[in-house]
Amino acid sequence: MPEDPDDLDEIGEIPPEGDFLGLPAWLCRKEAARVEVVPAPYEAGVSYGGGAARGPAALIAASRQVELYDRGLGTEPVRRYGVHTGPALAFAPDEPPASVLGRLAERTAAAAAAGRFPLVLGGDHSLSPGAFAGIALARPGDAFDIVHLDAHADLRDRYGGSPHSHACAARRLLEHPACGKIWQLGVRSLGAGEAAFLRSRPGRLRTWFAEDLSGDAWRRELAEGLAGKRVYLTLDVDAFDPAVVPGTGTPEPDGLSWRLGLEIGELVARAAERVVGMDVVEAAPVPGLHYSEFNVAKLLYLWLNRFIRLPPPGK
Ligand SMILES: [Mn+2]
Repeated sequence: MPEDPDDLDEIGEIPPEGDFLGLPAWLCRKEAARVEVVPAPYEAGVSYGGGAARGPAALIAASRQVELYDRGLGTEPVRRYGVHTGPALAFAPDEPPASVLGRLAERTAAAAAAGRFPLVLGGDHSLSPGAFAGIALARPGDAFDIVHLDAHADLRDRYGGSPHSHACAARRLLEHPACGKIWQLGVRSLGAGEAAFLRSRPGRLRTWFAEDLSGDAWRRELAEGLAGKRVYLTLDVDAFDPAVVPGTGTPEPDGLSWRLGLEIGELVARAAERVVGMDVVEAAPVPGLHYSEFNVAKLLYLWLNRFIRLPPPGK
């Protein structure tokens, strides 16, 4: 992160030392890495607090402080899969959303087609349909379920006059022909129209509000529902309790604990046939308060360790 808070407005800038996790060069080589980080510092429009365009640089900086030893697995898994951090996409202030989404889809598709797991760092939630479109482009004919962690249902057809608002992300994803079922976790804020829409699509939408995530029924249902599925994951960091991730534009009280967030990733990795890619959106750094991005970066690393399937050691 730049020292002078004013410099934070330099959208798209990645620190010069900026490889995700601060890995040695041999683990960052594009040809060998199994993961590609796609920084997408983009905000379509701000409905409350802004700053998501600064998310990618802050997440990358924070990731460099994450310990590579994974206590749950007893190894440093990244040494066996590698992470390539691509250049940040650059966005013109007046670039039409269709162009933004199309360019993100191209980048995501290229990574996926080359066998790399795309990890898109937003930016706001309006990016997710572009990232998902790229996954679908790379695997024509395949269908994917989507796991969506968010404080908000994001099911509005339009918001602020736009169908591309971050408040419409899940609605647009649901419209994509390659999208199967969307599994929402952690929601605690939605409009009357979204509540009605949700009730009208019982076969394609399963929403667990934050207070529903106790007991084991949801765990069983999610594991059974994802069995044999290829899964795309979209993480809006406001899914978490603001005590865990305060740096976000539209915070909501309550939400996921750190451990529950970690467990959801473990559950998805175990249940799904494969996790094919993910995005993380709405991280909006607060100057001087860096634990927010650190917590997200650490979660991403622990999730990647479980999403990337490795051959048994020694092979
Ligand atoms: Mn949200």
